[in-house]
Amino acid sequence: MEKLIITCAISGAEVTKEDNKYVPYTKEEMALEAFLAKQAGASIIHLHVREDDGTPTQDVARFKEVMEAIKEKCGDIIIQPSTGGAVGMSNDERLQPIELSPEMCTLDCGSVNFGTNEVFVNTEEDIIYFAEKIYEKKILPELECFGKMHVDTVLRLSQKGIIKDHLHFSFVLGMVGGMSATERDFKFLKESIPKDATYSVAGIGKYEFSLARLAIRDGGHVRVGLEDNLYLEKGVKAKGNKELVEKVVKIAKEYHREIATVEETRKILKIKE
Ligand code: KMH
Ligand code: ZN
Repeated sequence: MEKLIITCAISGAEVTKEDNKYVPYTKEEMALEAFLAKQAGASIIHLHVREDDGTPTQDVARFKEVMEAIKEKCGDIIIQPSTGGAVGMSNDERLQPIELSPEMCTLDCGSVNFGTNEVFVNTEEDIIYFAEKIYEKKILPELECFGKMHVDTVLRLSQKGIIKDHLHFSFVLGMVGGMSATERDFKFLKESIPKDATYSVAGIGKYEFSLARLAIRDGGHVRVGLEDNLYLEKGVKAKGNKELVEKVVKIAKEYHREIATVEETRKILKIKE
């Protein structure tokens, strides 16, 4: 089986230090969390940035300083800035980090209820606008899908040539308002994508490791991190992103999946071929 790509979503835009004191805000905290996650086995850092007080921002200057700090501390690592930002941000605000020409970034492939009282809006016109800007810069998008209809949108836009190969999906499941993270849901999604596509899973909250286990077993890839889940196990908060990555590496061992290095990750995802 292909080696396992581990993405670590170190901070997100919604969780705070009140939820888990290891959620990084400053560039130094971001760089340290990324470094420890890489040491544990992550090859991609999914990145949101914050002001020093924790306020989420998509400001390009802030992304630049955090990305530089991460690269300086980690050496070679793939940084995948979010173009999702936080609910309510405008499209152009969200797109700012692509000005830095990262190797990857996210492309959110549809709207979804986000928790109990917010909607994360990505209309088809928004998706097309984002896709055009992302491909113009030759960035590989991680195609974030919160449900099957988002996968269908990707397939339709790919037939029209708007979303282009290589297709790397991210199934974000188990979120309140989104699609659940059962084995049946997981199978439905993975069987819906083309054979030569790759996928990663991000289980939200208590689904982080149960979903990861399914993807590891079936040859998919995995995202973990404090953005998605604050707990190492029920009632035990993770002492940083590193512990979440370590837990995935342990599960991978059970299934004899080796962990992909940064360079191997680029090959699997056909980055810079
Ligand atoms: N923070 C969410 C509103 C992404 O990174 O592209 C959007 C999100 C998805 O986290
Ligand atoms: Zn994100």
